[in-house]
Amino acid sequence: MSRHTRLNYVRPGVTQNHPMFGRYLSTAGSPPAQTVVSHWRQWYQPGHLCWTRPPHLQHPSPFFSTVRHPANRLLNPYNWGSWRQSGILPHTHPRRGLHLSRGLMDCSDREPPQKRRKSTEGRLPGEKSSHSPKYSPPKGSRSSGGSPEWLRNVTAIPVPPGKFLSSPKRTVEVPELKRQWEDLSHLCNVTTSAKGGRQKCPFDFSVMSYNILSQDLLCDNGYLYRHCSPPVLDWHHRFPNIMKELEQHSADILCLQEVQEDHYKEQIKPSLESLGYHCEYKRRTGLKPDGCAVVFKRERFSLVSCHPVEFLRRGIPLLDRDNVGLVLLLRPLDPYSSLTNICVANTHLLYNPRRGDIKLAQLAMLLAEISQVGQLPDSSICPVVLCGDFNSVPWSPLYRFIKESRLEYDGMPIGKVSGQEENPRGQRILTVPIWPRNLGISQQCQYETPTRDSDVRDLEQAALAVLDGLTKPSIEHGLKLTSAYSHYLKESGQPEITTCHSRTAITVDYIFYSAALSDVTAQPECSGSPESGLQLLGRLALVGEAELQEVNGLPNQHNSSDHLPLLTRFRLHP
Ligand code: KL2
Repeated sequence: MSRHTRLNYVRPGVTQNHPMFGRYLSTAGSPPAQTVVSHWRQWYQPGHLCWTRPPHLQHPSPFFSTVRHPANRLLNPYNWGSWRQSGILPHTHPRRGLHLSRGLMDCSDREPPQKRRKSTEGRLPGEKSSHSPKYSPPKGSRSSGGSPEWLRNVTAIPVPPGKFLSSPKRTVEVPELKRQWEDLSHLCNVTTSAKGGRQKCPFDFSVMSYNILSQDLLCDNGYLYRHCSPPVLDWHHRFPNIMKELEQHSADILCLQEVQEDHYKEQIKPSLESLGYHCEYKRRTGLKPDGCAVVFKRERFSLVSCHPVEFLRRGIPLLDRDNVGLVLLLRPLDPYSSLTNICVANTHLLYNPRRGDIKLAQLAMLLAEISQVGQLPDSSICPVVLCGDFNSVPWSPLYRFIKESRLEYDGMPIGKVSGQEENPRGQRILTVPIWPRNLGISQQCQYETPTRDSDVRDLEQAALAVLDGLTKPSIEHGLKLTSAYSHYLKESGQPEITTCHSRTAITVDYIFYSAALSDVTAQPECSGSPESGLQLLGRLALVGEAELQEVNGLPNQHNSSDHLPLLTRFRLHP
């Protein structure tokens, strides 16, 4: 069976052997795609949380058959309580991701107790915790895209007392979300250049950005998922679904967020490696169990360098959060080595809708790193792909800053920066400068290098420029970035949704890229890079709130995160 028939989209002119699809799948001797996909479920052994490869399956799948406990008792694979009571599961380990919190399983309207996502997320400096009445998670947070009433008022599917999971019959059957491939290649100059008598082909590659929803965060924020049928929230259900999705799309580069460290080490990394990927990972700082991964196909790129970025800076009160970024410099593996490196960055910025000041400072740190890592010998910057969950909506000041390379923020309330809330409470205004000088990052989002020159005039001028920058309510950056998505659906004109749960349905995930001048899909704010840039060849269309309503929101039976993956295809010219 062609891979296409199992996908919800088919791109015209794309054959099974198109580089978009995993070479692994077409290599002689490799298991056919269908086999590999169906084996995701089998490879995972919940009893030991370990990973084995398909030919050496030791145990039957817990999803399709009954499993035997070492003490020879039969375990019902669908009854979570049965697994828990078996003593096989390391359920006392809070990081193992096999537990579902009481908050999640409780049918009452009570908000889940103590453990809420990232205890420091909602805090302003000096506050005790996000559980104080004043700073408890905002009821209508993320409402600027319209809080989905159709999910808000849904009550949890009742679970009998004493049972952690309902039987599989209880899973609400929903149709699969249909996502079309939008082919934009007709908008590009499809050229090959002949230099030095040799034909040089463009290099096409695909990039996915996907917040996969860490199991710990899911458990800690159970109140956001009351609309879900409990079995779909189980990591046993979600993990094979997510792997299947990654394998089906077979992107050359994956930027994943909310990747839980134990799941990454024990399951996600080994699985992706078996599909031919090289994996890099950066966990959030502090005790946060999740982080960002950048993963690429070994047959398409080689790693030049890897740069984790921690946004936590001790001694700088503004930068007291645990968010991170990860920047990779990759060399495309083309036969003539005629291509420039590309810089791929991934991040998950702070969630707190009221702390736009922190989000901007985190972004500035990431942009400074990208500018340094991507710098070419002639001081220009190589093509950049910047992916992630920016916890900011389209056309918010933070979004405009990325795309317009400049933000005038005079008098801007910090709660307005990300646009997550329509009427942010607390009108503290962004300070000038937003981040202090001792961060070592200029207001142009560059690392400040000590002046080499001893020339006094140069020093004076440099000092004046710095002072000017520090007192001007504006920030800039030197990258020319545009968004691969337009944020409105082509047919209906409705807003695109990248994340959806009972409190929100908005766009917060993006793939930004350095657009080549010839890229006519680039939006007008972006002038494009003259020398080297990327052309957007196509993207996997997003959906609107109406389509998500039909599938009971996210996560659901088929879509196992509260985000949808973004998927694009780019062309790099020699
Ligand atoms: O959907 V997100 O959701 O973009 O994946 O990014 C953050 C939020 C993620 C990591 O910090 O955790 C979620 N209410 C709702 N969601 C929250 C909250 C909150 N108070 N705090 C964190 N997150």
